[in-house]
Amino acid sequence: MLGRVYKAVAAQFTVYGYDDGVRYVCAAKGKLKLSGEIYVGDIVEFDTRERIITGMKPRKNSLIRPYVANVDCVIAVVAPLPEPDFLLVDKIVINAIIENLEPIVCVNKTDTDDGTLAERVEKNYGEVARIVYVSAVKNEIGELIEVIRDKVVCLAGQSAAGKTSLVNVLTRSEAGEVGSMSEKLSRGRHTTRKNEVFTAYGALIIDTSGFSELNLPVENPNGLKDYYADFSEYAEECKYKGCMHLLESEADCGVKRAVINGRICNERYERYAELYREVNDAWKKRFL
Ligand SMILES: Nc1nc2c(ncn2[C@@H]2O[C@H](COP(=O)(O)OP(=O)(O)OP(=O)(O)O)[C@@H](O)[C@H]2O)c(=O)[nH]1
Ligand SMILES: [Mg+2]
Ligand SMILES: [Zn+2]
Repeated sequence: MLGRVYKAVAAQFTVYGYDDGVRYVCAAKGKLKLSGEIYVGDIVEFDTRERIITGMKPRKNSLIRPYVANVDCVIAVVAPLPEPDFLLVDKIVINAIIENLEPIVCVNKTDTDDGTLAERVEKNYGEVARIVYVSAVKNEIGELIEVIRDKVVCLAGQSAAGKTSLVNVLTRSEAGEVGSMSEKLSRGRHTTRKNEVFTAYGALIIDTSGFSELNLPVENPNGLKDYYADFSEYAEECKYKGCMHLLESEADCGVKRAVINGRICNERYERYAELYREVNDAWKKRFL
């Protein structure tokens, strides 16, 4: 039977059977047995009697942090508290673009926001991602339901932004322990994570443990700018072909000019410059 992996704990996989809608706890066979071969979200072939996964369908895409396959969109959850880490949101958005996923920024805890965060998120991401506003505590999740309906979605972002709380409200059940790790899964050295798939509104929702570091799959620093849709219109006015928008003089750079004129969000541009240096350092280390 074909099914989707809903849960992966140690070498045991919970597979949701497509034909009967039953959840089977399975082991895996051969190479698939190896740690890290099967991701949550994978579509697998399995033997219902032996409860063994025998094959895997090619992946549409996959995320490396967290390890999830066949995702439609990734939702970066932010809140007034903890203080949002927008560099992390930038990375999540770039990862989504690279993997051909729709990036969504979800502003949670609107019950505690006087509009400051909403405005800041709009300025930073209004041009590059769909933004939804919710409050898990107040049960105001209508906009989120609209974007996740019938999709495979992954909730990502800082710890304590309220991802599990949102899943809880979405599934209207105790999906996990709010504020604590409900399950720990260790694969490889020093990596602890939990990834579980929940269902609501026809969607598969992957709740991930909060993370503060995300490696970008971007290797060449000169390619980074191409992931900034909010720069592209202005980049056409740059004097030099292949401009990285890091020149001192704004006379030669359309992007820099747009930052000064307030048409490109200043803090987003500053983070671009920071990320460029980060990617550039890693690139140089590889080749020098
Ligand atoms: N005021 C308010 N608090 C919220 C809201 N949603 C979640 N919280 C609180 O935020 C805290 C963290 O929520 P979690 O859902 O555990 O956060 P998380 O993103 O899953 O965190 P990790 O699992 O560590 O990544 C809890 O104390 C929640 O009660 C909200 O809409 N409004
Ligand atoms: Mg959580
Ligand atoms: Zn430029």
